[in-house]
Amino acid sequence: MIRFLTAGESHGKCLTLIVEGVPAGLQLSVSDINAELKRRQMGYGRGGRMKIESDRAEITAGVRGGVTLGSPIALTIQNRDWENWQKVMSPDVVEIDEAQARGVTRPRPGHADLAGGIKYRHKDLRNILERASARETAARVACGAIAKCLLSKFDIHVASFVRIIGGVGLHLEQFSLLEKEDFDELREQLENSPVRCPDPDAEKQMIEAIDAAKEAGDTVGGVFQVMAFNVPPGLGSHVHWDRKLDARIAGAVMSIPAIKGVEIGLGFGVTERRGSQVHDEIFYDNDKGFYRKTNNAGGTEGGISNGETIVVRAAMKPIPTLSQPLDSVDFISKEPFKASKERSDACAVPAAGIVGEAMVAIEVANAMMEKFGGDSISELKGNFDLYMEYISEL
Ligand code: EPS
Repeated sequence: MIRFLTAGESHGKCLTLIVEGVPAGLQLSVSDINAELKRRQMGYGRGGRMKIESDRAEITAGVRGGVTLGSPIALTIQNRDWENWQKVMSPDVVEIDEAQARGVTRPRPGHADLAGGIKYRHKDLRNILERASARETAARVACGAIAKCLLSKFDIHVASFVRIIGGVGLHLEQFSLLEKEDFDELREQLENSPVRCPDPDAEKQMIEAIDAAKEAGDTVGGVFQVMAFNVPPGLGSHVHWDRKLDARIAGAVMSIPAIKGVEIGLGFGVTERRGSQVHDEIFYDNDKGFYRKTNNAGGTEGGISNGETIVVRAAMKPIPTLSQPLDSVDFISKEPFKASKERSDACAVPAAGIVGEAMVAIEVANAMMEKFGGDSISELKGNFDLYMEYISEL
């Protein structure tokens, strides 16, 4: 199994990632990781921080000459903003006056500030927000890049786009994008869209929604969709709750900061249709084998991948830091105040979609390792090829 840990505060020196369980013999270049880090930094509506940062990974362990060793992979991503925060965030000596000036005692509704402050017995809620910040997702995207690299050896590809921002955008029927070929045609357009949306009209509406929110000192959330193409049937399992692929993917995507809802396939839409309109009928063809004409299940049945594209949608809430803050209460004096203001983004849905890709890639890679095992890529590939041969003979 692939396990990963991240460490790092938003304004600390750097983010650190350790990934364990990546098989030996995988070609891994730091430029693949950096390309993904760059994608996460883009998107209309980001705040000042992204102008400061230019995220780059430095691999410090587990890779030799561009090839994984099978040992834990470690990497760091420097926070350029550290320069402006050293006096406050240093692990050694903190300048008390400066730390007080940048202290946070008026918890922002919707953030981890209040619940975290109570739980960890901190007086300065900066001690919570520094780690709760979505800055941490840069390390996850680096891990996702490694997972994507592994998956590409099996022609499995993970991609995403934005469906809704601020309540406007695509209808559910538009761009269901179930085939990789359909997606490939839109890839360039998507990568160039400031909101990562394939429809120019929807894109325009989304940008207007972000501008309007920003002007009002407010923020907007939205919905992104992640797809995993060419996932073989048989990943995950029906036999136990924590082996179900859909549950694992949903948990992983729900763990992304600000995500409040996750759907697989038709998702909540299944409640509006009868069974005959929900379940994907089964067909057989000598060339294709078993196949479906619809994919309302989103690529999993009974917690097992069924060979169709895995389709996941996630709802992101508007970022809780508002420049016209909501009512709050001072954590120390208990006096009513407006919540603290911090530099923030008016919208980070396009970036969250990239993090969504990373989390889905990690879970699918994990399920691949679980099913096919092996300490090296050649062993993993050998097991995979045997299984695919068995499937082709069904
Ligand atoms: C982020 C870095 C943060 C925020 C954002 C995401 O940097 P800073 O707090 O210095 O502006 O821009 O995080 C949030 C808005 C949040 O609420 O977590 C990043 O690297 O993505």
